[in-house]
Amino acid sequence: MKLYSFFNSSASYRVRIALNLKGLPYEFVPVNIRIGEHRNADYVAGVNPSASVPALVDGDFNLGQSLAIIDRLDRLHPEPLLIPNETNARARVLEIAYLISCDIHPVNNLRILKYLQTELHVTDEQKSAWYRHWITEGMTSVELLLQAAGSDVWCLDSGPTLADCCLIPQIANAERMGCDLTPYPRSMRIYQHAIQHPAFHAASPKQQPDYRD
Ligand SMILES: N[C@@H](CCC(=O)N[C@@H](CS)C(=O)NCC(=O)O)C(=O)O
Repeated sequence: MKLYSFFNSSASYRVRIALNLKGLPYEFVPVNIRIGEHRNADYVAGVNPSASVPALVDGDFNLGQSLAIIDRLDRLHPEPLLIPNETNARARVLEIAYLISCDIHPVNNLRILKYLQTELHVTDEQKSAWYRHWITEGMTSVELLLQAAGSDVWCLDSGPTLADCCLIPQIANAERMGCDLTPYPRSMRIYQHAIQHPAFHAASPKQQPDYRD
């Protein structure tokens, strides 16, 4: 398998965690989204029509969208299962994963932040305020969800799931952007626990071959 990835991309980070948890080896293909490599015609036509990272190529099957990739990995390599079968556990995992990947991540994505700067001419301070605002809104909801679910060191008591694959990269990103995360103690407990886990550690931005300061 080939994973098209960028070290700081939280959507790529989700898939790297899933591949590591399942113990699946892969070839790493760096795509530098800072210089727009994800928009190259060959990449969009041949690898990922979403013009984003990650993308996974497995034989002659290529797939974009991190949640679709993890769902496919789960079906082909169910150990450990990251999207539980039991109805309510599955629903809870998807609820947390969608909250992060559909509500928080898209509004703070690189192309949005770039548009704010290049087309709407916002200042760096306004851009940061935008980022922090959506983190506050989204993480407040995540924290409430985790409280209601009684989450301890993973989003679900049974162990790491798709919810953790989404939560840990989102928090890492928010930390990198200088957000105050002290209002979210339950989320941070999960984060501090997860980053000690070898699969999460190996998936982190600093451990990637394309990492740079
Ligand atoms: N919903 C997509 C999001 C993919 C995505 O937008 N990835 C970001 C990096 S985290 C990206 O490639 N951004 C490039 C851009 O915004 O131009 C997924 O889950 O894979």
